[in-house]
Amino acid sequence: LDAPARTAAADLTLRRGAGRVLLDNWVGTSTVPSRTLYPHQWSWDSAFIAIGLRHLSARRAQRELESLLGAQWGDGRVPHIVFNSAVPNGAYFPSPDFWRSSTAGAGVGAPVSPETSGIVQPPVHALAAWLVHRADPAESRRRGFLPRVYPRLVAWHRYLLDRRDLGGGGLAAIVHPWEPGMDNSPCWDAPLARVTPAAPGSYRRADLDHGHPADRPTDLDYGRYVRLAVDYRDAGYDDRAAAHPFRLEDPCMNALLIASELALAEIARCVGGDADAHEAQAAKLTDALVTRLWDDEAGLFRARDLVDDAFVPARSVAGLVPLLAPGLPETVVDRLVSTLEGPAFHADSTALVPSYDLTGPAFDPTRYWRGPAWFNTAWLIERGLRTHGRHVHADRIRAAFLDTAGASGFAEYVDPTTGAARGARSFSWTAALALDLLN
Ligand code: 2M8
Repeated sequence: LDAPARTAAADLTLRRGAGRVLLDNWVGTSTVPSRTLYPHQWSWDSAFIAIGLRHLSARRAQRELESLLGAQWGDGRVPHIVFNSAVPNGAYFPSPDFWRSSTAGAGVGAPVSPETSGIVQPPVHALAAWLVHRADPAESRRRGFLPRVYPRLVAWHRYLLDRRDLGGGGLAAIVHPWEPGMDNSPCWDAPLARVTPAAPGSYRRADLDHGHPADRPTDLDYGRYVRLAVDYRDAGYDDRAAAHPFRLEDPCMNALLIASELALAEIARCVGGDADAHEAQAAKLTDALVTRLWDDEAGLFRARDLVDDAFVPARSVAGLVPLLAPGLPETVVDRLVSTLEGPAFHADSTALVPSYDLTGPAFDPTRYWRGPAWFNTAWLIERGLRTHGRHVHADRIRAAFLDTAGASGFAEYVDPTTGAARGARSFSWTAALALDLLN
């Protein structure tokens, strides 16, 4: 099926709307994901935002990444939230007084300021830095952008490859459902069931001030998120000391690490680093990804639970994102494309990619990462399809993305069966990635 044609007028309207969202959500040195729901700086959001922002202002896009990397910890971790001290404490939960990074994380090099969370998100940053550089190489050179960010990005990857190789198989593990960025994915149901939730009265969910309860994780989920975060904090955020009762290898996280290692190779060529070492690392990661996470029977990658060393049963969009890795065996690429076209991940009515198996027992078209279609994963899959020369398919996803992004008011996510907007509106990465696909 060919993608439906879009008109130049529709593209122009979309471009303007997307630009407006990014201007409105810019807060001086970074961009908030949403003015209402997420009033601070988020790690992978900033990377996606920079990828779009580079088309409006390369300088701003550089600052977006620099401000995030400025909050890096001594052990190399890039925190998943950098808190804006001007925002009232109750505006978002968990707030700085919950994470207590500057004190609790001091042993592993948390900065004295700003306050941050203590966990991480997927490493899209080196990929973003390289794309930002390429948007305006002269401005990048003038500001010394690549030489400044390169050592930080290297340290960030080293953290993931060393401290987070909890399975010993060469992949980076996640230790909290907030880390893969897909908080309440059915993939985490079984591993989370082992976690005793924190007492309901011990915290207040600020997300429900802005988000509809049917669109958000449940209270039971939150109780478990809080318990895991508190225990990590109480272990000083030290990966050598923490018990990590929730530990998994996530395919999306590791696919992004591969794409970012390859971007680091490009950056290394510009700054006199060791490009070959980054390429070798990407190849090693690709082998480990296929060996440890490829499920040939299911035709997609799966998360591996390191507690019982087994695949989680749920099939999610995270298992399709490894299309981004250029070194995948061709047979794996073919299977992934078939899965993408099959009944589990192709919504006939909208051509959108759901976050979770449309035919799966936990599918919910409105609840966050349990079914809704998201724009960042669509962008990653579109890019992955092009990496492997599957342009017809990529065109179809691009068209569905652009139509739905505009029609939904740049929604955070949409019902994959109808395209109806859910979650926040004027959401930054939706706008940023729309802008990127238009360029
Ligand atoms: C969502 O996660 C945050 C916690 O980090 C939340 O629910 O409060 C996820 O969609 C995540 O992927 C995203 O980075 C974040 C901000 O947009 O929101």
